Amino acid sequence: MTFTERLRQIQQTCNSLLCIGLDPVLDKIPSHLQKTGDPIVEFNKHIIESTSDIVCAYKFNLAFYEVMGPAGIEALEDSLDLVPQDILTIGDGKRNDIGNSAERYAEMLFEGFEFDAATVNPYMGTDSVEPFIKYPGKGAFILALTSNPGAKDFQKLKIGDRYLYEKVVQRAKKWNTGNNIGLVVGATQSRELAGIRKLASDMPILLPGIGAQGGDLKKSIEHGCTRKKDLLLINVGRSIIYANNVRDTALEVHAMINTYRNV
Ligand code: NUP
Repeated sequence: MTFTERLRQIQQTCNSLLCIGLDPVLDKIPSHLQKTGDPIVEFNKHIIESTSDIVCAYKFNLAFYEVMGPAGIEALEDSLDLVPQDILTIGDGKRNDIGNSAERYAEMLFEGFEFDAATVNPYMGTDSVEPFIKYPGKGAFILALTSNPGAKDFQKLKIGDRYLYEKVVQRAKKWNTGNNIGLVVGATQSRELAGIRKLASDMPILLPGIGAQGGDLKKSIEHGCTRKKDLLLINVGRSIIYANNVRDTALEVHAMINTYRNV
């Protein structure tokens, strides 16, 4: 089964487009967990146990683990072990390099940590992306139009008749012969999202920027879903993981998503 087929199946089975971002910061986690021997893993465990029946994926931003050195890597491994088998894991490191080095990044993400998918920077071109797309069943989310203000500096430059991010989408579609490539598009870019969905046809879109970054959930769903109302992965990090009641907040977001999908 290709990555995109697997994502579609999981989203249908759990009736959820919600992906929770497990980006823990030690100082921000509840004080009773800070006193435990393994605070980051305990924190992630609490979130996973509170939400695993209403999400299709968890996204781990590697920076939040790498910042702690070897202990962070261990916490990442232990946290990944807590994710139920039928839920996807995404390694968000936005990695890339020359082909030979990109091979090592892909191996680290897909064989070392065994992520189901990873975010990939397309700036270095075709040969740099190839190592990430040759793993059967694994997915690569290519940065297209990111959620941050600086997205306009390069991604929105006009190249001939198209913006650079549109060229990236077109190229990603060409690379997608294995049906295992998706795009990263920020929820803060909901105006551009309809055009991206049209260009991308049925490629998955990983959409961060809901909650703390102020992205528009309703518009994102209206513009970002496929005709089958799926293949949009709505990532929510801080506004769920640091909520007073993680489960209630996640349930609320999950319900809102399905209301806007009309399912
Ligand atoms: O364009 C992007 N915007 C973005 O926020 C691409 C990303 N990968 N991210 C990541 O999504 C970001 O680094 C963080 O891990 C997550 C958003 O988290 P939050 O703003 O919901 O807390």
